[in-house]
Amino acid sequence: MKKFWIALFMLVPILALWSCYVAPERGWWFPGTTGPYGGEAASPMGRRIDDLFYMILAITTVTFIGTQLALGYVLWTGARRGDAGSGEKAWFSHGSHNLEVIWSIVPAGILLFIALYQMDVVAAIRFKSEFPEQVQNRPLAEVTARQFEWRIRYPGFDANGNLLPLMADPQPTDLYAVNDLRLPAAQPVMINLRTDDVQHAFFLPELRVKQDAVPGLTIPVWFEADRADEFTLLCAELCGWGHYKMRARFVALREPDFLQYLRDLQAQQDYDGVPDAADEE
Ligand SMILES: [Cu+2]
Repeated sequence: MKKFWIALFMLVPILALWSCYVAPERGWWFPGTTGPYGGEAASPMGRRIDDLFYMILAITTVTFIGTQLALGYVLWTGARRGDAGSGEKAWFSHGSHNLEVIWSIVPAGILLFIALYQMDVVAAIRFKSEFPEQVQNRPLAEVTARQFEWRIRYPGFDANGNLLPLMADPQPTDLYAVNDLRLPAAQPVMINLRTDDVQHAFFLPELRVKQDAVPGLTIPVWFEADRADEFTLLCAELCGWGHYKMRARFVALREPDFLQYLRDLQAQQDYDGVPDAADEE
């Protein structure tokens, strides 16, 4: 009967390892549509973030297997010692100073290694001074989260049809959209993230972009979609009863298509319902 319980306990880590092993081919892994089973990040930075994840996964897998084997060994030997008639007495340990030192220093070393190893990626995502040069101080859109939608403000065009820079304050030439963010693909782009009310989070799962929108702050966020495609934009911060409704889309477009999209938006906004005099003749 003891062996049954040992086998049952050991089944749990084995199932955990098995489920991780088969997860990618069953679509239980990361969001994304490319790669052998899907789940591949759709941005260069997303793949660097995934690499960090896999590095940590490798460390935790080795640790997990090691501790589970140790647990199984203790259960197995402990069960045998307790057999009736073995006559063996319980043994009390005051602990081992050497072991304490080892299992304090080794994890501290691993954590320090992870902390140093991920610094470049975190700096490239979070520190404006590390952003790609072409997006620095050149936001293409202001994304404002509010209960429960995403409002998007683009700069408009000047009289000669040139795209204006996005100003911090709304301009008469600005163009607006809701729940539909469109930006150029295959190049770094930057948005300014704001919120009108509570805390929200701007989340592009396929691109591995996640940034809180904090009341009172305008937060620059940059990313680069690999290809012209449609991606999911979610709110990743429980922000009220309609949190689930903050599902929008992010469409990465070829640069000319992006400019054409803005021109179409402008035409829609300028349309006053009155037919042109020229058309009536
Ligand atoms: Cu929200």
